[in-house]
Amino acid sequence: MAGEPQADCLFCKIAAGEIPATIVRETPTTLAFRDINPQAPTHVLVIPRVHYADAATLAAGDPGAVVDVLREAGEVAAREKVDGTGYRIVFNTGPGAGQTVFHAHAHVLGGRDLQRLV
Ligand code: D5M
Repeated sequence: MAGEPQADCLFCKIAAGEIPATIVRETPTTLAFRDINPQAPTHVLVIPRVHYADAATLAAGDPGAVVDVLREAGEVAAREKVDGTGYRIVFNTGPGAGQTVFHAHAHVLGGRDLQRLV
């Protein structure tokens, strides 16, 4: 069922503590941990604890969780001290956009010059 943990989902397993990760922050509804393949000095993933495949289905099914993820992204940026210089929040959505893990997640990137994308 939408929102329920999925047995075959890597990020559900990280949220459940079944697979280790370098945790940055935890809240009752979100988890923030370091990306295993960092693309910037700060590269943290923020996930909702509920399982939705991507940010758009999360927004449709549990809008409050999107707010929680975005608030946490800001908290992570402040904790990592990249909020002053600026940072990027990315939601890859779909394989054609490079999404590889189908549990909604925000990439929080900072600590280097980030080229403008659009
Ligand atoms: O981003 C998925 C991201 O998840 C990608 O940048 C690698 C990261 N990843 C994959 N496995 C792990 C583990 N075990 N710990 C931390 N980070 C991980 P996407 O937007 O789907 O391409």
